[in-house]
Order: sequence, then structure tokens, then C-alpha cells
Amino acid sequence: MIFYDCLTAPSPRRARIFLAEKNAEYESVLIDLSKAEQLGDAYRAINPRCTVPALKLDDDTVLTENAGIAAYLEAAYPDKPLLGATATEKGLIAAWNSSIEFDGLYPIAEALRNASPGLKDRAITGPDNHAQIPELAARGRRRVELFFDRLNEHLKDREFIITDAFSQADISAAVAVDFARIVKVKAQEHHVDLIRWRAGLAQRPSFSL
Ligand SMILES: N[C@@H](CCC(=O)N[C@@H](CS)C(=O)NCC(=O)O)C(=O)O
Repeated sequence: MIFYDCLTAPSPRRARIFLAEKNAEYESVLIDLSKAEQLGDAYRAINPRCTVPALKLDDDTVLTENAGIAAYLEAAYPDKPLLGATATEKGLIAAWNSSIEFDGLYPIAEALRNASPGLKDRAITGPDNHAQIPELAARGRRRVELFFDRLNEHLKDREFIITDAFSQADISAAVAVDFARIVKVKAQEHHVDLIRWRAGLAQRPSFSL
């Protein structure tokens, strides 16, 4: 498999952690977003949505989106499930993962992409340009702060986000928490449970990636 990655971006990091947790072997190709390589013809031919991550399988099928890559890896490497072992767990993990994207990852992107001078006219990822809307940056940052508060509240007395096992929800939430630094949101002293949970995840080798 070929994994199209970028070491500075959160979305490929989610897939990179998932790959590592599954002990999957792959070659990696780095796409330099700072040089807009995702918009060049070579990468556009691989992923016309011009985003990373993408995973090219041995039969040349290209999977894009964390959702697609995770679904494939879970089916191809079923040991140690990350998307849930039972029907109920699968439902809970999918729901949490979606809400972490909506309440955490998208607001970080909104805060960053609508304010950063380097992302002028790139307020939304993809092949088309979109102008920045500064009000969305302020709203996004406030939503990220609320995400930290709610995650902290949820993690009281829990080691992981869902059930007693590590799952995709932990990966997505931890990547969001780490990347929030870019919009100057960090765990505060009162986020005791969030800090404890994140410290626990740091023991996993996949999190050093
Ligand atoms: N929903 C996609 C999001 C992918 C995404 O937004 N990737 C960003 C990097 S974090 C990207 O490719 N950005 C390209 C750009 O900024 O033009 C997923 O889950 O994989």
C-alpha cells in the first residue's frame, strides 16, 4: 500500500495512527501542503479532492477520507478492533467519531483557515478556492474551547472515550486536542480528566508518530 501523508497536518496523522495500531505495512509518500503539492496535477490524479490522507491499495484502488481508510483497515486487519467489537460499540464509536469531527476538528480548521494569511482564499480544502470569513475564525476558536470542556466532562472516570477499549474515537479526539495548539487552544489546569486521558494515550507507540 502507498500512504499519501503530510507530517504537519492532523487528518493524515489520524490515519497514520490507525495504520500503526493495525501494524499495517506501507510505503509513504509525503505531500507538501506548504508548497501546495496537493493541488498539482500529479496528486490530483491520485485524489481529485486534493486532500491528504489517501491510501492506494495493492490493486490500485485509492481510498480517501479517514472514514474510508479506517473502514478498509478495520475489515482487512480485524484483530484488535478500533471501530468496535459489538453492534452497540460500532454505533457508539461511529457517533462519537462524527461528533469529534464536527465539534473539534472542523472548528479548528474553521479557526485556522479563516485567519491565517498563508491560507488566503484557501478557507476550505479542495480543488476550489474560497475567501476567508474572519468571523468564522472567532466562532471556530470558541467552539474548540467548548469541545475541550465537553470532552473533559465526558472523560471523568473513563480511560477511553467509549467502552473499556481504545478506539478510533480516542485517535480523532487526541489528534484534535494536539492540533488545537495551532489556534492557541490548550488544555487548562481544570481539564484534569482530559489531561489524564491524553497522558495515558502517550504511552502508545502509535502516538509518537
Ligand atoms: N475529511 C477528510 C479531511 C482531509 C483534510 O482536510 N486534509 C487536509 C489536511 S488536515 C488537507 O488535505 N488540506 C489540503 C489543503 O489545505 O488544501 C479526512 O477525514 O480525511
